[in-house]
Amino acid sequence: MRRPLVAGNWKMHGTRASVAELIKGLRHLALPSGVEVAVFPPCLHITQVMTGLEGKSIAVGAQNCAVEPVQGALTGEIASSQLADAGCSLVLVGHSERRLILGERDEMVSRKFAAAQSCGLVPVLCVGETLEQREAGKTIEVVGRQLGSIIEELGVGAFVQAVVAYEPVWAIGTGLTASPEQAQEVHAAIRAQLAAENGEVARGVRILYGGSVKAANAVELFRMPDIDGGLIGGASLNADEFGAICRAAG
Ligand code: G2H
Repeated sequence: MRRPLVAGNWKMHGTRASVAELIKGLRHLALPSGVEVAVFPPCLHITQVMTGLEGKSIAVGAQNCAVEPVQGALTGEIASSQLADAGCSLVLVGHSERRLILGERDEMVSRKFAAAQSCGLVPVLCVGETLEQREAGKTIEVVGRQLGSIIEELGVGAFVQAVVAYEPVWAIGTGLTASPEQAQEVHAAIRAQLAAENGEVARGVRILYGGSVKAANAVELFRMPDIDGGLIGGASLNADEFGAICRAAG
């Protein structure tokens, strides 16, 4: 059985004061033991969060890593080895905001994926289609290409120690959520694509859903057979709401 994962992506939110409040709220949560929980603060706050959550079983991850795994001359970037040294265990790669706003392409995403794994971090590969692509009937093709580029570069075995997050771009921060059936269809296609290469890897990999997940819609989404938890943006900034989403996965 796959252990559900609920991960909070704080994106570019927070001050030291608001992060301290959020940590306090997270410390008070009663979390279901069968669910793995993680948060992804801005890099600036990783150390604060790591210290603040000491003793609480919430993993800390980063929202991005450099294409190079080791430290060096790359202004403004953070290497996976530095993230691992800071205590991170996971890192997001290929979030649609980085693909669309910062121009990250599949080739760069796969280098980041490999860099993360080479330092022992678990990459959370984000994939998803825009509204235009969905309306053109290209959802499975687009998601398949994003996933396929990693399989091609690194082999399907790379997914033994990785997580996939399906996040339809049109559902991110918009209040629109894919219906459980719409999400399940894409999750099943992702698993089938992996299964075509290796059935065991496909059965073991966790595929999260992301895009305006809240406590109110989490139960229905997490009930679907190929949805193994969620990547939560806006709703993860409220500890009680985030806690309720974690319990929905339990
Ligand atoms: C999708 C998600 C978290 P939100 O980006 O990665 O954000 O829940 O705010 O739509």
